[in-house]
Amino acid sequence: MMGPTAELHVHIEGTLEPDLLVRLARRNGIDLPTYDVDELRATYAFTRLQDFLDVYEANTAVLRTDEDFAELGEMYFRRAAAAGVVRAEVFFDPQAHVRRGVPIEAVVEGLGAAVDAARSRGMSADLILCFLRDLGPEAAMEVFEAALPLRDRFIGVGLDSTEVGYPPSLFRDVYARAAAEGLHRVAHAGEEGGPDYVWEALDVLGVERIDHGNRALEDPALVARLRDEGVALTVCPLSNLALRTAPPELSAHPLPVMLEEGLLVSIHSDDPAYFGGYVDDNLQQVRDALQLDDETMRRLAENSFVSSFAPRAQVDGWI
Ligand code: ES4
Ligand code: ZN
Repeated sequence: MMGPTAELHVHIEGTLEPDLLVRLARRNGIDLPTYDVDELRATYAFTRLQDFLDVYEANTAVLRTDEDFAELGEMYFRRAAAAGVVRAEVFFDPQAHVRRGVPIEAVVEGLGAAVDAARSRGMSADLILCFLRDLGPEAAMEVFEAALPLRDRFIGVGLDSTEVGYPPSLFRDVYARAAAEGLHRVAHAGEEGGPDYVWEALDVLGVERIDHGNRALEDPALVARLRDEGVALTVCPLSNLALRTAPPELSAHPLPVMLEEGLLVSIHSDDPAYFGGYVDDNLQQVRDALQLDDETMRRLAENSFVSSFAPRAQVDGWI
């Protein structure tokens, strides 16, 4: 059992386990290639980001009503609590649903109900709205404006999906709007894209955290910037293994280098239903593979709290 931690990098659509996928498909009359949970799990196998994103996107088709989103969120928050998560900042991709004709209110209110339920059980939880970068900046602005009436239901914006070819600078305007609304800003960068994408996320989008950021290690000046400004990196080891964005052995993961460089890194799960584990599994597996001592494990948990957008008083209570 791992100690308490904050989960800062998890996509709610990436928590769709095969059994819930089948149940929602049946309920909503959606065709699946198979209704056998084991066969479905076998399709949860990829070696590149784009192959994963194709399966991830196809499976979102079963999510249609606010009850579906509430149930997805509910399942996640219960599993997260069992993993030791006391603070969760959960990404959602409204464009993945709105473009299938699902009202944005169903997405946000459904997930919001799950957030309320998790809070009533004692967890600190919030939502972060992500833009699908491959749909471009105009679509991002459009969904942002559609979400503004629901502004109280999310604390920040993020940027995810296919990275290479969609640099952060494309999203300058919508991030400026988000900043003006007092929203937090994060972005996936340096997962498949190079260090230049991390620079842009910092300089053009003004992000407070970098999601992944592994490839920042290729640029010593960038490493110095991240260290000096205390920019958090949300690292997802089992995701990196599944998508080959790190060496194929967890024992060769760059986490120790990140720690030695003095970077504010913490461990997260990304898409736990697809990558073989929730945050507790990620923590346990890096501890075992990299032979991390208790002090380092405490440091990783403390970093997760320090990097969170929870109120200062809450953070002080956790560290
Ligand atoms: C994602 Cl692993 C990953 N990378 C980029 N975008 C994503 N959306 C969901 N998971
Ligand atoms: Zn991610």
